[in-house]
Formats: sequence, structure tokens, C-alpha cells
Amino acid sequence: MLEDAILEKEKRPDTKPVNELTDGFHLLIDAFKANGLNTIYGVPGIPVTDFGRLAQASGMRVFSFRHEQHAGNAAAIAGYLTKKPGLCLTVSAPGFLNGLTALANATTNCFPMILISGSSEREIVDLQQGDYEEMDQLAIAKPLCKAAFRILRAEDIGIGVARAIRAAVSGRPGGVYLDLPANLFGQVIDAQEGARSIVTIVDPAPAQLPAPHSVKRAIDLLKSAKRPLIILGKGASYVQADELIRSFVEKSGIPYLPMSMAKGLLPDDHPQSAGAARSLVLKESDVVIMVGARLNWLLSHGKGKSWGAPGSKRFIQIDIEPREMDSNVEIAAPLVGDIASCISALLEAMGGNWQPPSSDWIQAIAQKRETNLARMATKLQSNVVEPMDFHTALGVLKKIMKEQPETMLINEGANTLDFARSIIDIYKPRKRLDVGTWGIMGIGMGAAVAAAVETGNRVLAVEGDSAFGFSGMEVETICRYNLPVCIVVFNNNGIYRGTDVNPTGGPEVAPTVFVKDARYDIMMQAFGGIGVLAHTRDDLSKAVNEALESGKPTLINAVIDENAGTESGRIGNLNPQSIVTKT
Ligand SMILES: Cc1ncc(C[n+]2csc(CCOP(=O)(O)OP(=O)(O)O)c2C)c(N)n1
Ligand SMILES: [Mg+2]
Repeated sequence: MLEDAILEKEKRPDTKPVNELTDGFHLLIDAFKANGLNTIYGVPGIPVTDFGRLAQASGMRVFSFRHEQHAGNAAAIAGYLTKKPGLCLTVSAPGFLNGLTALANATTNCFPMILISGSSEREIVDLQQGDYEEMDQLAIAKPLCKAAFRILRAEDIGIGVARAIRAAVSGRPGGVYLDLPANLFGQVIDAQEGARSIVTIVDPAPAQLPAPHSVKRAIDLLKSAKRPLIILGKGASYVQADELIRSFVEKSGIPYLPMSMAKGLLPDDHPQSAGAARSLVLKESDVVIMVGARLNWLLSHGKGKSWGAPGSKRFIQIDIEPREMDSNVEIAAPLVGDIASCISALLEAMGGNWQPPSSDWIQAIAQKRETNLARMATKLQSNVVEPMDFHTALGVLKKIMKEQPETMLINEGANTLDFARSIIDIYKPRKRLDVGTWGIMGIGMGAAVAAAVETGNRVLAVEGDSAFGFSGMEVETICRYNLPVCIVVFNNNGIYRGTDVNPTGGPEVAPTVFVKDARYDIMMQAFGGIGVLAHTRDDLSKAVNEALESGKPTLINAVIDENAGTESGRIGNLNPQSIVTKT
């Protein structure tokens, strides 16, 4: 009987077709693509090498870097520019740790990104048996980012990626860690089941409307102001509600101060800009409305000398994160919601006959601004020919940015940062990318790559020579992908200045100085890019114009007087110094 049954079964044709299969590699790619994430910045290696290859084969753009930190910074900037999480791909343990700095920095700056990292086998890692690149990456990432997830089963990839994307972009954006153990990639499941497991996210960053009574409270306070001020932060730039914000500023008639990455949200030469009268407006204003800006160290925590007499200020704050309110000082009118919804609500509540601030206030600011701008203009026209100082060189770049306002400006350094921020005007939203909330060095080349890739525009990276060094090897990446990036290294032979000496007279040079007259321009030539040594204003102007015209990867080594800078640029007050003299 049994034999009959077997024979019978063998005779019956198998009606069920062999099912197609998919695996972790392909499901990850499908999950990202289903949500419009088509670009990866990373460094290949075990266990993600094939993932990068397959992603490229599927039509995704895969940019390979020389170090994960810069891939991570590129992903973060991609997130800032597109409002979709930038993807950074790293290998286990050391690669992951290299990417983690960028993830933490993205979270601090509220840039949405996802660090996707391969990791070693759970069974071995958890018993600490010494696997290849063993590390409990999820545990390490968790306190440094907004959310951290691990996917163990191929069928969970769709939902895992969805959770990561939503966590990165909803509410206050930030960095998300996604841990992918090596054996996830090769796990095979039925292709149809796989397709069903992919989640296409509906409304990843839902609008969050402010409560009507909080809008009324804010408007009442604004109406009572004699000397109101608007402060625009990079949160306001991020939201891409440029027209709404401009209408609010212009309808209100209130002077505004842009934080560094909010420069250009309204053009820096806008008549209501108080950028050139910063100390006056911080001190004298009575009601301050913060739009996507935080009262952190960059604004002296909203108190102290720069903010005038104690108790002289009342704050309205627009932020999507309720816990931001009262973080440093009392917020009289918190407005919790997404910036576009809050600004729309304010505009509506302002009605048809809004009274602009008194002309006394406007004129006091205008006067201060004119005086400061005239003083700066004199410095910019100085006849210092060679070596250039910061003003001479930045005067050239200021003119070029005015003529070519679509150019993406990247900026890091100390003096190079502080002078460039105040000298170079920005005319369009999201054109200036810099060291952000932490004042971190090393964002330069990662940001330059992402700016070029995500916008297609020309990129001008204005870099202190120390700042450049943190990501300098990525010039090879820029040359390899032939990106339209022009790097200007402000070469003053060191950190702040090139003049420090070792007080002992010993053979090691002082800790803040570098090789004298280093030829960064030749570095660029090594990879087929254009390298130019610029001693004068004319050299610099010619080289930058040519680079922006041709779009060829270019590095201009701008020789700056090594005496010209000051210690710590403009934040020397934060630098502890010893007053004890030892004999
Ligand atoms: C990751 C990181 N490491 C170190 C620092 C400290 N730091 C602040 S500015 C700076 C470099 C300043 O020199 P440079 O870029 O040459 O600018 P300069 O003032 O000379 O124009 C350094 C190392 C930092 N901000 N971030
Ligand atoms: Mg320097």
C-alpha cells in the first residue's frame, strides 16, 4: 500500500511552480527604493560589499568614500537638503564607529540620516567570543542618535526600514541607526512574500498643527512688542517653506537675524536683515520670536551680557519639539508644531492691518547696519596685496557668491569660518552649509560631495587649512566622481595662525602650526584635479571663476598671512587659559 502511494505521487505532475526567491540584499534595496531613497554614501567591506554592488546594479547611486565619517557627513547633508534621510553604509565595528561621529553630529543638528551598518554574528558577539570585528553596535549607537533598530529576519526588512525612515524625518529630525547582522543579507524568502513585506510609508513627516490658543498668545505678545526681533534658525531653512517664511517676515515688518545656515532664507541684503547689527538687536529687542532656532551656546543661551538687562526679554518660540521650550530661559509663548503650520497660523492671525514696528526701532537698526557695513567695506577694499589676509581673500569670494548665488557654499575653520560667515552674503535658501551646532571640523568634503550630488549645482568649499585636513583625502572621491567642487584652502600655516613657537626651543614645533607653505594644490593634481597656488586677489579670483565655469574638481591653495588670524576666531571667550606662571 505504501509503495502504491509513493508510485501514485511520483506519477502526479507537480502543479505548484517553483517559487521565485529573494534575499536580504534585495529586500533592503527594494525597501529603500520603495520610499524614494536612491542614493547611498559609504565605504565597502565585509559584510556589505555585495550590498553596495547590488544597489548600484539596481540603479541606486552609490558613492564610495575613503573614510566613513565623510560618507556620514554627506548623508547628513543630503538629509538636510532633501528632507529625506540620507543613507550612510558602513562595515562592522571600526567602520561603524567611524560613521558614528557623523550620526551623532546629524542628530545634534536635527538632520535626518540613517546609518546602515553591517555587524557581526549575534550568537558570537553576545557571548563575546571574539568574532571578526566584534562589537555590540546597537548598544553603542543608542545613546548617540534619535533611534536605533536591529533587523534579524529578512521578512522584517520592510517594516524595519519603514521604522528607521519615520524615526529620522518625523517630529524633530535626526540620526537613526539600523543594525544589519551579516547573515541577514543572505537570508532567502519567497519573493512574493518579500514583495508584500515592503512598506511604502504614507506621510512620513505629518504636519503638526499648533493649538489655536498658543497662536493667539504668541500674536498678543508680538503685538505688545516695541522692539521685536525674529531669529531664523536652520530648522526654518530645513522645512522648505521659504515663501511662507518670507511672507511672515515681510508682512510683520520685523527685523530678523539669520543663524549661519539660515542665511539666504531671505537674501542677506534684505532691508529687514539685522545680520550686520547683531549685538544691537540682541541687546535692545524686547520680544524675540525664534523660528527653528535654539537658545544654545550659539545664542549665549538667551541670557547674559549680550542679551541686555536681565528680564528685559520675552520669547516666542516655534519648535516641533515641546521639550525645547524653557531649555535655557522662560519661553513666554511656546508655539509647538511644524514650522510651516505655525507660520501659516501666525500669518492668518495677523489679519489685514498689521502694525509694523516703530520707525525708531527700524532706524536704529538701519543706522547700526550701515555703520558696520561701511567699516567692513573699507577692510574689504584694503590694498593688502601679498600675502592676502582674510578680508582680502574673502572680498573676492563675496563678489563671486553675489554674481553666482546658486553656488553651494561650504565653510569650516576658525578665522576662515567666522570671517566668511559675516563677509560672504548668501542670497538663496539652503546655500550655506557649515560646522553647525557643534562647531565641528571635518564636515567639509563630505558636505561638498553631498551638495554637488543632491543639487547638481557648483560647490565652493571655503576651508581653513586645519579644517580641510580632517577630510582632505576625500579630494580623491571628488576627482573620482568628477564633481563640480572648488575648494579654497585658506593656508595660514596652522590652526588660528602659523606663528606659534615651541617656548622651550626644543625640536618639535608648536601644537598649532603645520608644515610651512604646504602645497595642498599639488594633492589635488595627484588625482587628476586642478590645483592652483594663489598669492593674490587676482590669482584667487581667476582660479575660482575658472573652476565654477568649467565645473572641474579644483583646489586653490590661497596663501594667507600667517599673522592674520586670532586665537579661536570669534569664540576666544570659550577658551580657558592658564593665568598661573610657573618658573
Ligand atoms: C572635530 C574637531 N576637532 C577639533 C576642533 C578644534 N578646532 C576648532 S577650529 C580648528 C581649526 C582651525 O584652524 P583652521 O581651520 O586652519 O582655521 P583658521 O583659524 O586658521 O583660519 C580646530 C582644530 C574642532 N572644532 N572639531
Ligand atoms: Mg589655518
